Amino acid sequence: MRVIDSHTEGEPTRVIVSGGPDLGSGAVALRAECLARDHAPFCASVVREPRGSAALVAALLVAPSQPDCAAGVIYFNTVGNLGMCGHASIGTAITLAHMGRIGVGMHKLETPVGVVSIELHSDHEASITNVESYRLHKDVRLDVPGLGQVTGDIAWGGNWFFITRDLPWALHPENIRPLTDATLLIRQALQDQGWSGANGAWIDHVIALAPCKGADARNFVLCPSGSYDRSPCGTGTSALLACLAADGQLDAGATWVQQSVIGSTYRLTYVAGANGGIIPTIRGRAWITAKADLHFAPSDPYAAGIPVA
Ligand code: PYC
Repeated sequence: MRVIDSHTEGEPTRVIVSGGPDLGSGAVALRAECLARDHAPFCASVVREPRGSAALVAALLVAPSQPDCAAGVIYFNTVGNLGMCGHASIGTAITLAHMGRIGVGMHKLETPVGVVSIELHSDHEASITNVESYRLHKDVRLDVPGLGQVTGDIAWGGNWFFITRDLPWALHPENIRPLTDATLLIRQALQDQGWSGANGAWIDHVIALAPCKGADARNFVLCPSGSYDRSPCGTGTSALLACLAADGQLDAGATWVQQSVIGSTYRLTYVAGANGGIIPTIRGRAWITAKADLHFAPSDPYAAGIPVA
């Protein structure tokens, strides 16, 4: 299996260029369902240790069903499929450029949640136009055992997020352990107290937000695997912008600079969406880190990856 690895502002992406399973034809959304239903061992083998890690998002390249798209792409991590992923879309754009499949300018990718636009600015910088993002609930009050009362918003940016400004730790790398523990407690409290996204969806990402120097805000983002996002999280910052827009705190067209817990940044703007939400554009940088063939020897007891909690 041929893969190209990259990182987007610190967060890793593995694009599967060849050697993936046959998912048939049709819309990428249908083939993503087929991947999740019928090929879980394949996905685990690519993203789990010892070949991958809990931080890794894989992007399986498939032929698009829409003729104007440069590629179809299905994202997954150690927990399962992701409908959309900001950092992996930027990583995929830079990888497609590295492969000579796209040049500087505008392109489209077909993802399971719809067609997203990408603009390649250079070999290392791209913008992606995300799906319509919106806030579902404002000022949700949670009693979090072991942490106390925490208030935050529930919002969609291509994934579901709970966004709070209430955590007492500085959002710096030395606090990643307590921030991870606290956001895991919050995610459990959301579930225990009956909070969900639209149609009962699991709120699988939690964001702690704080002011900072050199950007509009800094974040720590808990991902579904229990890992944290090294990048400022494209879908998460899209969800945040939807909340800021709904509160009248950020105008359409204004730039928001979002810093991650490791200090990397994205620049975002938005326009109004057709359904009352916003359409964010996320600009960030990515670099190729490896081009490799993954090997799966029949005698390898961990060919399908090490099961994670
Ligand atoms: O950039 O949207 C994102 C993302 C989600 C999970 C990890 N990165």
